[in-house]
Amino acid sequence: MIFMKERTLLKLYELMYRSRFMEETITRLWNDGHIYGEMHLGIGEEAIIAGVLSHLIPGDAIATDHRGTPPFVMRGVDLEALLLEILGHPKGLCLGMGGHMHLFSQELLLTSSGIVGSSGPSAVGFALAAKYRKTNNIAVAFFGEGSMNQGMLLESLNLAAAMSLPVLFVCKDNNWAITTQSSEVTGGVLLDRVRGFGIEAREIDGSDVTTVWQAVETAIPRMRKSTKSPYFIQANCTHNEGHFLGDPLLRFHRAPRKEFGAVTGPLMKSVLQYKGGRIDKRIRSVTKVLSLIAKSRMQLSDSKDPLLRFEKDNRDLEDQFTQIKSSIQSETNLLVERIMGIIQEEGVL
Ligand SMILES: Cc1ncc(C[n+]2csc(CCOP(=O)(O)OP(=O)(O)O)c2C)c(N)n1
Ligand SMILES: [Mg+2]
Repeated sequence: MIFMKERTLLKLYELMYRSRFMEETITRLWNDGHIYGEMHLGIGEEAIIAGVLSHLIPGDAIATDHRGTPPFVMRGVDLEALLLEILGHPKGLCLGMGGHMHLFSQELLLTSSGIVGSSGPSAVGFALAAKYRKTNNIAVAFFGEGSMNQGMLLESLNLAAAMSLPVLFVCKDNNWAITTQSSEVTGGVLLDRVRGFGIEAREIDGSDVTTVWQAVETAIPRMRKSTKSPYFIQANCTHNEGHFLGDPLLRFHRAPRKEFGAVTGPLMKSVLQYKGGRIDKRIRSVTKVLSLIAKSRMQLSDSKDPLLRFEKDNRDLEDQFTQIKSSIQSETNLLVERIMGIIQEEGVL
C-alpha cells in the first residue's frame, strides 16, 4: 500500500461513507415508495469519485452521468435540497424538475445527465471557459464504459485534445451497460482508442481509493499548470445493486425461488410458441439470456466493495471509522426526519 497521511485517509473514508449512507437512505426511501421511477445508485463507485474529488479546488467543474448522487454529495451540495430533488419536491435543488438523473448546481459547477455520454461535451465546455478566463481550473467528466461507444463522447475527446483543454476524463468501467456486457459491443481496446487522439491514458483499480487518489495526484497538477491538456483514466469497478434498484438480473440471484417462475415462464413460452424464428435460434437466444443472468451474479461479490476494502486495508483506523460512521448516520437520519416532515406538511408532487 502507498504511504498516505492519516488525515487524508480519514477524509477519503468520510467522503465515501457519506455518499454510501446517503444512497442506503435513498434505497430505503425508494423501497418505501417515496421516490418515483428508476433509481441509479453509485454504490461501488465511491472510491473513484472520492479519489478524484479530493484533488479538486473551488472553481473546478464536474459533469457526471446518471449516477450523480455520489459526486453531488461529496462536492458538498446542500443535502436537503438534493434529497428533496430526488423526491421530486418543488423545494429541491432543481425545483423538483430534474430528479436524480438531471441534477445541477450553478454555484458548485456541477451537472448530471441521463443522456449517456453527455458528460463529455459538458466538461469540454466547462474546460473551454476555464481556459478562456485564464484560470487554473479543470473540468472532470465521469461516465461509464458504455458511453465510450457514444459519438458525442468521442467528439469530446477529440476536441479536448485538439484545443488542449484541461479535462480529466474518468471512465467508470463496470463492463455492463444495463444488461449488455460492454466488452461484447466494443471494438478494440479503450485505452488505445483514447491514445489515438493523442491523450495520455491509464487503467487503474477503481475499487481502491488510494490507487485512484495517487493516479490523480500526479495527473491533475500537470493539467492545471503546465500542459493544460486532457487526461484519461479507466477505473474498474462493480455495481452491486446492478444497473438500478430492483435490477431484474440481480433480483433472480437474491431470491431465486421467488423469481424462478417469473424468469423461466416467459423464456419457455418464447421457445415453445407456435409462431416465431427457427427453433435453434430461439434456443440460442434463451441460452444467451440464461448465461447473462449467471454472469450478473459476479456483481454481488463484496470483494470489490471500496468501503469494505478500505476498512480491511486500514484496520488500525477502526476507531476513527466508527466515529465517522456514527456522526454521518445521525446527521443523515436527522436530515431524513426533517424531509419527511416537509413532505407530510406539503405533500410531494
Ligand atoms: C444517449 C443514450 N442512449 C441510451 C440510453 C439508455 N441507457 C441508460 S443507462 C445506459 C447504460 C450506460 O452504461 P454505462 O455508460 O457503462 O454506465 P453504467 O450504467 O454501467 O454506470 C443506457 C444504454 C441513454 N440514457 N442515453
Ligand atoms: Mg457500465
